[in-house]
Amino acid sequence: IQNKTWWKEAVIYQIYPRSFKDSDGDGIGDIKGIISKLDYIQSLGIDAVWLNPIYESPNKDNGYDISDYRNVSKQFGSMNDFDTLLAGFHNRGIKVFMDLVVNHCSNEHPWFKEASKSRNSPYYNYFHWWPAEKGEPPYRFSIFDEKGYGWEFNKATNSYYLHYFGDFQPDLNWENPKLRQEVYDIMKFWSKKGIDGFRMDALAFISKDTTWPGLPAEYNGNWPLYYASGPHLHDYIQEMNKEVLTPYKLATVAEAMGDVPRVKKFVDEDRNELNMAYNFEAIDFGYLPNEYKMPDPKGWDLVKWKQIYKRWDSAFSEKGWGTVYLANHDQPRMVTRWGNDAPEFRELSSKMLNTFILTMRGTAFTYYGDEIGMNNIKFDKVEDYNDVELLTNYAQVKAKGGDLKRFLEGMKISSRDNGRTPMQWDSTAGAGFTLATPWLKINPNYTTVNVAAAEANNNSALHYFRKLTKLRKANEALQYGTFTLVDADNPDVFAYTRTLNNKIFLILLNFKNKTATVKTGLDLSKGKTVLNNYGSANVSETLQPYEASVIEL
Ligand code: TEU
Repeated sequence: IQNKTWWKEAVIYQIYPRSFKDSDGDGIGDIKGIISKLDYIQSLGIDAVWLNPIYESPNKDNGYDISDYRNVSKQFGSMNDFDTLLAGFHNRGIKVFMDLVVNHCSNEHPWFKEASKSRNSPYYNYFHWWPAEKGEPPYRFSIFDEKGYGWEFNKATNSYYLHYFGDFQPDLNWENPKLRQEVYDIMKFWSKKGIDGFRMDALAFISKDTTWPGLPAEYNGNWPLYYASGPHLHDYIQEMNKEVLTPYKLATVAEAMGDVPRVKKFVDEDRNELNMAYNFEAIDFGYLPNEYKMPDPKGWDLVKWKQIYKRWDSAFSEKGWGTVYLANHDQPRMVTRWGNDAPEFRELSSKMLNTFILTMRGTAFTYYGDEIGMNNIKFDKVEDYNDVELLTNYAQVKAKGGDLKRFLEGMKISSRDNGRTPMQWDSTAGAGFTLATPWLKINPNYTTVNVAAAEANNNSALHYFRKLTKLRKANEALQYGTFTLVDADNPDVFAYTRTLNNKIFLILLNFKNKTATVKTGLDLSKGKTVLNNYGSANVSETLQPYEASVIEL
């Protein structure tokens, strides 16, 4: 068994503040809105929350373009509101992770405003520049740029600045020790307020080779292989650990791109860096290569997906620690992507997927709304979208004369805005989210899919979710127990055991919309069903469509 720590046992509930609850009638969620839902959040049985960025921002990428790291966005409220929120969570025994976005800031941050005035500005070296007298900068990729080009010309300094994301998100220069100190000071500012951890945005990109070598073809746009592996990446993380993370006892989870060996370097305990990293391999599975996130029309292969989880689990079995999640603000709704959002299967498959997240080894991350089985909104028109990624990609397809209709069809499955629609609280106009026009359309199914309806229905995904958090909390085997894949080649069923000392749980999950059979090879005669999404007590190797069963052997 690994060393026990609270964050290894935690179920973390992610809140996208913009879409959670609007308290002041501007159509945008806010901090007072979250405060009004604290008891609901506590009732889920979760241990911690992760708040997407709440800082001052022009919001071209919804808070991932920060113009003031020490203030709360006026749209969301005041610092007083934040302090009340933090105390409200802590009074309920809930820990709080803040989003740390320091690979880049907003071009409206005072640092950049100053830096872009003159090469002599004390802030010039807070950013990466290529002086124009040296000609064109060596190619770098940008994900939110219409031309996919990571350098933008700035007239006043006669130089190009680097931006891996949008041109409104200039990359910060971590090679500059002064900049790094600024970042640590920001982290200390929030740590002194008593927050419990950071979710670290795009952290893998912070270090750059500032000799700016030309890139071999295979590096072009290849995030894990080049952009996420800068020469001093781990030196900086170790420095940050010494300066802030260890002294303030913070828990951390990072966007560390790449395969297992790369990600291990972030979270191997002996290296004194971070605690957890996301598994991008599993979440990015099943899209066509090099085509944005177009879902493969052939669907996705469960057998291969299971192998990814097996590999990631074993990588962190002794050192480091994994995470399990099926959605976040960069993803579509999990039930549409990994389950089935047809009316007859939406709740069943939501329960099945939540069973997966909460019975795997690794810290469980759950995204607001997934506890009631919210699904993709599937916009028909590009005008309905808000997301900078979607709009950039749409413009690219259009510029190339590509098939826009096909693109929009694909985005109904994978676009980020599907996962950002407002929380569905009740069946009143505005879904109990707002009385105004919401910043992003509300899924029209809010009249039936909402928290109030779910509370009133004993069989709802919501009540099932609460049973899951209870079950996990009551059983160390579900937190620390060994994970063993069962019937690995079964194309329909994800089956595994979780074992600790004499306790063995068998988890059977049918990922298909048909009856399926699993061959566990285990003696099930003494098995006892502790949770089943059909409410069935049967211990059986035959599973109904999307059936989930947690069996104690
Ligand atoms: O995402 C960083 C990232 O590299 C990817 O997750 C990428 O943005 C995503 O796959 C696009 O679909 C983080 C944030 O989570 C994201 O919301 C921001 O847009 C991005 O950084 C820029 O700050």
